[in-house]
Amino acid sequence: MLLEEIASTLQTGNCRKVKELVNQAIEEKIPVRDILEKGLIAGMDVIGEKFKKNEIFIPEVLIAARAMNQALEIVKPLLKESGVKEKGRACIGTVQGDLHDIGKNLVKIMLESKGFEVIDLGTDVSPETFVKAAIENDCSIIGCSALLTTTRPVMQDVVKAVEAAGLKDKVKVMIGGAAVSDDFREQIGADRYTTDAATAADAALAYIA
Ligand code: B1M
Repeated sequence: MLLEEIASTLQTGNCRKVKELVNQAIEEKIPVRDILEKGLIAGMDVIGEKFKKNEIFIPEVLIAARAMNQALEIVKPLLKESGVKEKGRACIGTVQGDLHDIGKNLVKIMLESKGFEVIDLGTDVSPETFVKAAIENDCSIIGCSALLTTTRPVMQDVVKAVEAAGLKDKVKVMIGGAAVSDDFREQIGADRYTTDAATAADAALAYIA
């Protein structure tokens, strides 16, 4: 079936073929929501699961993500027209003082593959910027990444800034990155720690379900 072919081709990262199949599906009047969920997202789900189990590695994820992003460019305008809403919104970034962004970029890819709209704040992000972006974009998730032990205290400042803005019940603060752990999460009062990007996306989805 065409949607299964989209999902399996996406996993190979063949952008040209994925776009061709997506266009074919549109021509065949397959609902755009199905193209997204049963084709593209289903394919990225498999990538996420394999990545979690160390069956594939960062290059394969990035190659599949490139195909996903190119296919999304075709599908996005149609989604808007057909009134399909994104599942939720998250703003993510690497915390102030920290310039590592590979893990954060993977989290973005995985969240988008689950249907989230992601506001990527980049690296070196202050607590105030996280909170401002969450308010302005009506986000239910703030995702913070930290790779340096020297920058992880900024995550506590994010938690405090969320509380000070009165958003504690509305916005979940999720953390991750090589410098942090679940013990650290508990210590600073963040909502969720996850070890990898695919698990982070699953956890974010569970929050808004
Ligand atoms: Co830097 N660096 N680095 N570095 N670097 C580390 C982190 C380090 C452990 C290396 C080492 O000494 N062994 C060390 C930190 C030591 C510490 O604090 N304990 C270190 C250091 C010291 C530094 C500098 C200070 C070096 C210097 O200048 N003296 C400097 C700091 C610059 C700064 O940030 N201000 C620095 C610079 C750099 C480069 C620029 C050269 C480069 C970054 C390039 C880039 O990101 N664009 C770099 C790199 C590449 C690394 C290592 C080698 C690899 C990091 C990486 O991308 N891993 C790293 C050593 C290591 O980790 N083995 C190291 C792959 C990535 C997929 O993993 O980001 O952990 P990670 O993401 C994982 C999970 O953690 C999780 O998902 C991903 C997997 O799915 N995850 C989340 C991440 N964020 C998440 C958020 C979530 C959930 C899960 O929810 C929101």
